[in-house]
Amino acid sequence: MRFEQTFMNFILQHQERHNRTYHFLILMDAIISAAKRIQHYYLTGALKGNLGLVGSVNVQGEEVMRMDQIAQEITIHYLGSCGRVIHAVSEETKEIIPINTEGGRYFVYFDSLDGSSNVSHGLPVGFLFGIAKRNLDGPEDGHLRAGKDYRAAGMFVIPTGTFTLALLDSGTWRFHIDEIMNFVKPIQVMLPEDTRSWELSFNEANRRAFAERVQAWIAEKERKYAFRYLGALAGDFHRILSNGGLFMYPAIVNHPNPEKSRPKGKLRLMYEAAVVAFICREAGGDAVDEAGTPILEIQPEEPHQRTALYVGSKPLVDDIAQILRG
Ligand code: FDP
Repeated sequence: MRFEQTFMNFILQHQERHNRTYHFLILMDAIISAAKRIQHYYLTGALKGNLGLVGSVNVQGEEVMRMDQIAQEITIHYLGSCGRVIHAVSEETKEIIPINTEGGRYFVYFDSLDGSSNVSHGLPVGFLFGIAKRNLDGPEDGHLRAGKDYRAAGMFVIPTGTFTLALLDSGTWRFHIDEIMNFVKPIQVMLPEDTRSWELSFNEANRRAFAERVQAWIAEKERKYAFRYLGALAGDFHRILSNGGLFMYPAIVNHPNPEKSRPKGKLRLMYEAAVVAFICREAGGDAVDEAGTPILEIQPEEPHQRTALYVGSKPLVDDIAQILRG
C-alpha cells in the first residue's frame, strides 16, 4: 500500500524543524476544517438549492442562504473555536471581526468564497487567506498588516480539492485532497522559467478601459503567450503558478459607463492581492499594483481596500512594473 504524507504531518515537521510552538498548527487545523466543510457544501449545494441568490426560495420552500454567507459562517465558527485568532477581516463583513481579543495570537484575513460569478454554475471558486501574528513583545497596535508581515498565506480551489500554502521563507507548497478528505502529498511549487508554458490571464472585456500604457504592453506581449481566464482569482492564479506568466486585474480607468470605472482596481488588498502576492513571492515570483509598487509593501489603511494587481513570473512583473512606474 502507498501512503502519502498528510498536510498536518508536513506542518508538524515544519514547526518542529524550526522550533516553533503548535499554535500555528491548531490554527491551520481550523482553516482546513472550514475549507473541507465549505467544499462539502459546495459539492452538494446545488442539490440543496444553496447556490442561488439571497431572497430566492429553494425546493423546500426555505429562504436560500447564499453560498458565500454559508462559507463565512463556517469559517468564523472554526476560527472562533480554535482559540488562536485575535481578530479577522472577511470580505463578507464590513467591520473587523473580534474573535479572541485577549488570548488570540493571529490575525486572519480571508475571503472564504471568492469568484462569486462562478457560484451559480458550480464552477471553481476560491478560499483565500493571509495570516499575520500579533505583537507578542509589547502592546498590540491592532494595525492591519501589510503582506510583507504575513507569516503564511494560502488558497483552496473549491471544489477541485487543491490547496496551496506559502510559509514565510519556507516556500510554496501544493496539496491535493484524497479519498478520505485529507490534504496530502506536498509538492513544492516554483514558477517555471521556461517561457513556453507562460500564460496571460485578465478579463479581456475590460481591455479598452485599461490605461493606454497597459493596453500597449498587452498588445506587444499577447502573441507570445496563451491566454486563459476563469473569472475566479484562485483558479486563474493556480494556473499561473503552475505554468508561469502573468495574472492581472489592472485599474479600470476609462470605462464607457463611468460607474464601472475602478481607478483604484477591483481586487481587495488584504485577502486577495496580498495573499496571492505572498504565495507568488515564495514561489519565486512577484506582484505590483498600478503604480508599480510591490503589493507586499502596501500598508492597508482600511480592511477592504482595493488595489490593481499584476502577479506572476518575475521577468513579466518587472517588465510591466517599469512601465507602470513611468
Ligand atoms: P468575483 O467578483 O466574481 O467574486 O474579487 C473577486 C473576483 O471574482 C476574483 O475572484 C476574480 O479574479 C475577479 O473578481 C473577476 O472579476 P471579473 O468578473 O470582473 O472578471
